[in-house]
Amino acid sequence: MKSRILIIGACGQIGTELTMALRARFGADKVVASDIREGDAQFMREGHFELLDATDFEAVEDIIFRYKVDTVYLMAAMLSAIAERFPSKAWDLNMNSLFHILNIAKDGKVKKVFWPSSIAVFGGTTPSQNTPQTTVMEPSTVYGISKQTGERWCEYYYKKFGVDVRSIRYPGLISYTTEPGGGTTDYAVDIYHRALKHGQYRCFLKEGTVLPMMYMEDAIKATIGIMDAKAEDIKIRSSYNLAGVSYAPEDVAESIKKHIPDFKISYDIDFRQSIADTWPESIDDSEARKDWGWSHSFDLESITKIMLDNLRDRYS
Ligand code: AKB
Repeated sequence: MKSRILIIGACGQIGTELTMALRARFGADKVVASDIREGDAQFMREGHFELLDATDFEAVEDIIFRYKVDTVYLMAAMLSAIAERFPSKAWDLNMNSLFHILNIAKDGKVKKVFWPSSIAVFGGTTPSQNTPQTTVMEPSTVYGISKQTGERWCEYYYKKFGVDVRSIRYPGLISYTTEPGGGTTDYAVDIYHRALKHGQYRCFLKEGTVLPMMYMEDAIKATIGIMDAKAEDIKIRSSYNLAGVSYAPEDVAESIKKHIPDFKISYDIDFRQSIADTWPESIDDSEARKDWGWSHSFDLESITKIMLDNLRDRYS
């Protein structure tokens, strides 16, 4: 029997859409979704699913063995805002889940690994405009520190043991299918839900807070794209910068107003502002474009139209 793909954290924001894309591409039988909680009924019906705690080494190894898994997408993680509330739990999840998979791959039990990093690896001392691939990185959040450390371990396992691990630094991701859970960029999804439900949105980041963002379809394309690339084309084994669009809350509000003219935004800043203040405004992703042909397709106007068109059905 041909080997299968395992997605750990398959019911999260990226995991859900990634699972659907991989099922569509390879067939449902070839994909094993796993998470600490179940997904919705349709998601559960459409393919293999296993309840899995990503920090449980034996359980992870057992699923890899039982399903003859050769490729792992490790999407389980605690995001920036929530990780500040549960620092040791976040460190435990974000680091141990990675070690488990890297060690299993080192023993030759899986061939290829995808692990997500984030723009959170950058910090207040990083150049914030067109942030280079290689630059100062002094992250100030638990999440950012875990992602930066994870990047170092990925490169180490590649260089020392030949583990074929690939990674990208995701910006904030926008999707109507799944909601983000506990990030600093969550406002950029929530704003569309509130615009349709209440005609207004109170934003926890202040006006002028420009952050890198990306439509989920682009993010899934990048994720599958880097995994499809020939091993010799993946020159960076820590994690690739990845860029889509950059905008501030008032830019989203303006684009929503083109569809909902009475929409209003107000501001009620909380602790997430201090996280956002340390993150870049825009990203130089020329290495990803050069090495494995990455390009993005969606700008803010197209994202807004897709989000409103698709969410409108849900709220009408
Ligand atoms: C977050 O806000 O924590 C995430 C991220 C940028 O990694 N969306």
